[in-house]
Amino acid sequence: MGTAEQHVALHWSTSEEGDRPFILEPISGQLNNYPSFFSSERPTRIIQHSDDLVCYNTDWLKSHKGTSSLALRPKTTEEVSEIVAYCSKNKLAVCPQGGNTGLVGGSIPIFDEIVVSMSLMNNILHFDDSTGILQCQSGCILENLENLVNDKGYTVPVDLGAKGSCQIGGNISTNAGGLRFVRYGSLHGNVIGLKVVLPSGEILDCMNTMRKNNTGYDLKHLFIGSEGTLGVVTEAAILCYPKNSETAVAFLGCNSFGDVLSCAKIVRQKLSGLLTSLEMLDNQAADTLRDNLKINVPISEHPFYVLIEISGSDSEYNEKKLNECLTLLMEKNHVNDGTIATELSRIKAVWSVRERITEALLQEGYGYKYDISLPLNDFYKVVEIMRERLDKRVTRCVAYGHLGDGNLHFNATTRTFDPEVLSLIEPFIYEYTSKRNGSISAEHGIGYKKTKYLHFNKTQTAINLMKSMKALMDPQGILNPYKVLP
Ligand code: FAD
Ligand code: 2HG
Ligand code: ZN
Repeated sequence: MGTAEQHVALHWSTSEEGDRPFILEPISGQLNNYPSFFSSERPTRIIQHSDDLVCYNTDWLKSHKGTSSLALRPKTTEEVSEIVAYCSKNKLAVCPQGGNTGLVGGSIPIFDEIVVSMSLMNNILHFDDSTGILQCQSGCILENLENLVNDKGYTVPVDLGAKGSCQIGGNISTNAGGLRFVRYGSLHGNVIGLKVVLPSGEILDCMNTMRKNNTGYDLKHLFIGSEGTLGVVTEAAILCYPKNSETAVAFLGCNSFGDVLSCAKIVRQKLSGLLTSLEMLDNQAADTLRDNLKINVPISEHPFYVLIEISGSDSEYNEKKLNECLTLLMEKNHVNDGTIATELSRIKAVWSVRERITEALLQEGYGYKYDISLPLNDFYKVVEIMRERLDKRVTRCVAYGHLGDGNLHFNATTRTFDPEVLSLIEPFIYEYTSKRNGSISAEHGIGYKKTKYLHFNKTQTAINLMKSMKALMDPQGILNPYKVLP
């Protein structure tokens, strides 16, 4: 039986541990009465051995270890429903888990919650190649979906560095932003329908496949970005977009952040309609890649780098527009060096410079990770302030992010966890962000790690309403407890 003492969250403080809403009971003794799939495929669908449970209990950043003694791997919505209904009846806590690439501790049990892993729910249900609407189970890996729809001339609206492991259900539950947000917008706009198992075990079927559907409250939005606290997403209908045949990526070097901003402004204007990504990284991010993954930027060293991706149907037109834009940027001295990639292997190589920074940082020891959005004029100031505050106490302060969306990823690293460093960053960075009307979590969510900072973005009235909604939908608090709400 789990106790508060078993709580082994490594480096972040929890709210009062006494807050734990109920005692979790071991389920193992009751498995015989449990849904049918347990008997037929026991070893692969009921995970109980402590060695096999390690990956379900540990987050991607390896910053938290839960103590779950049971992970279940359903294959259908009905099985999820049976599991959750059983847990509801027996007051057992459940942690829905997708690809477990989340960065805020939302996907792992905090104590001994039962992990419901969605990894076997990976069936494609239907793809309509005239509307681009893809229906699939929520455990489909994002990259597999992209490859599938690519073959039919489409692209999925979300792309991120974790695409090889993250699942569409996890993307939806975190409302993941990623690298194409500037073109296709958020999953709130691109998820057309959802099927969800509610905390009671009841199935809520909102698998609408019509673009237009104004029939009262649009309930699917409750589950997009609520990080598994209101329901388990089991199926989704996603709007995919016609894939442009011609893609080009430009990687540019800038001498100052002012130049980065001027560059962003001109790129938006000159490449409007073609732009799919507008990203940045600073030289410390590039150093991290070079030192830890032996990946080098494809141009000469600069304090800042901007990555632009454009896509369209006419390569000549793309080339003309890109060349005009880059010529202007060079003439105005906003850009000092740059390279363009149009061939797939080179495009991928250039993208790895941006996509693999998170992985490079992980090798550095302990990471203090911040995912904030700020008005562009304040975007990089916070990094400079943090560098001054942290000085030699940290190995590095690194900044990169989704420039086109005003979303900064600020990361500091130390070899091992240092509470003094943490206290120099938090709550300062959240206060700074909040004062400028930014977001303390632009895309990764609140999870377990940020619950106590929610008030920096939500008023007390909003938090109270969120709590009331949670209490209404999950009166026993069994679904992903300790997450999102303070
Ligand atoms: P998990 O990590 O398993 O879960 C995340 C949350 O969703 C948890 O609260 C979990 O309980 C809940 N959940 C998962 N599946 C379900 C379900 N079916 N039903 C209900 N709840 C569920 N995020 C971005 O937004 N943009 C990025 O660019 C980005 N890049 C990343 C790059 C790397 C290298 C890594 C490691 C992470 C990155 N992330 C990014 C964070 C993360 O990958 C995303 O948040 C992703 O959407 C999580 O998907 P997942 O399947 O791994 O979900
Ligand atoms: C990205 O944009 C991800 O690369 C991860 O959101 C950010 O590691 C991070 O801080
Ligand atoms: Zn990001």
